[in-house]
Amino acid sequence: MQFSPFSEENLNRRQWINAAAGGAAAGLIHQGRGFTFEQQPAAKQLLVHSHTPLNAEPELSHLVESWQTPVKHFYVRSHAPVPEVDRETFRLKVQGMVHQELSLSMDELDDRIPATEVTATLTCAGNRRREHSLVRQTGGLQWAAGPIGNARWGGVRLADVLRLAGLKSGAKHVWFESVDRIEKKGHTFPFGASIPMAKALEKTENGNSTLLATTMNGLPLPPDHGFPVRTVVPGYVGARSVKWLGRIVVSDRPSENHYVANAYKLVVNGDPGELSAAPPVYAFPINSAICLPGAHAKLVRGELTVRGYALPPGESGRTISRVEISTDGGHDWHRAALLSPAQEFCWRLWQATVPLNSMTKQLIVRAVDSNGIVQPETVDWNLKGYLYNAWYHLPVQIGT
Ligand SMILES: Nc1nc2c(c(=O)[nH]1)N[C@H]1C(S)=C(S)[C@@H](COP(=O)(O)O)O[C@H]1N2
Ligand SMILES: [Mo]
Repeated sequence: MQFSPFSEENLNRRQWINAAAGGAAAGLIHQGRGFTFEQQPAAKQLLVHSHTPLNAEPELSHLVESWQTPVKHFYVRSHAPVPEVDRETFRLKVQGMVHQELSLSMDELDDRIPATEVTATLTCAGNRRREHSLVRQTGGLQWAAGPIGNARWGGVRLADVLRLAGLKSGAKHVWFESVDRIEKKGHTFPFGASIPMAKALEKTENGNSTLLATTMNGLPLPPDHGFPVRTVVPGYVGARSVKWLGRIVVSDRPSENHYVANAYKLVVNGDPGELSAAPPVYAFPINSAICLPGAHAKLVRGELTVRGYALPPGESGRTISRVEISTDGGHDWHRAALLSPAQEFCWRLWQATVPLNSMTKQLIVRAVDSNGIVQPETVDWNLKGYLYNAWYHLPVQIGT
């Protein structure tokens, strides 16, 4: 099937912004580990799906400029406007099945708990939804392949905070609740998520853990990305990495928040029975996309350099081991060079040089991981368009 997720119409309906978004913390002086400076909201360079709340993704060509995605090219996905948080009076609460409930200031978090860093790729469960909708229409923002980015997150291990509070026996899930306010069908409620206890306590062989992150690429979290503190759950869909975190609740069951109980589930009809039976989505699957050339590039016969990203499945120890490109509909495959390190929970950038002739109609990419798992050619359709990870097709036009 021939399809393009990048029609002119779609690109024109969106627009470029080059603006300070969500500047709640503009001008505040932040003093944290190793830095004291005036935080300026990053000028975003993104294609906008909606302004308030901001939902925006980078142009794909920007994604392959660096392994670590700069904030200006890091997508934003927010269900409600950025809440204003005063770092000085803010307290992070830890409650539920713990021996000692906690109410921590940001300075206490810094002082009482050892600092750590994790580099992890964050990707929206709705990444590539626009292609998913070409199979059959799906609900939600019609993201291209841009709601993904790889950042260095600094903060403390969630496990260390839980240890400080002391887990009661029977504790199985950790809930995250934001201080934001989502309005839906006459109700106002915070964004929330939860993760199983094993993920909350995970420390991989490489030292990676679920974080309460206060920095992104070495600077305080920008307002759009969750200032002053968010969770970062390496390997899990972005929706579990809760921004503007206000409360952690330890429980014997998954969160009852809308975004765990109803949304972020793979369903076909979406009726109440199907929804309640479906498990929440946690880890992301293997994926890849072509970022260069762009959809409207005018190509000529001969050799073409192609670049993109590939994401290993979100499980400890898994990395991308091979990326392949086809110019003849999946008959022959050319192996791409891998441009960045093989790191768990992180994407890998790649580049390939492939031959184009007048018969070339599309480029296809697929990735293979360190367990030999091959990205699937097609995937089952789901109502909300989550986790689309079929082979990526880029239609091309070859001039003379
Ligand atoms: N409080 C809060 N946290 C949130 C969200 C949100 O709307 N509110 N969106 C989630 C989703 S769906 C994604 S994909 C990521 C996006 O993170 P980013 O905006 O920093 O890229 O944040 C997650 N955390
Ligand atoms: Mo998301």
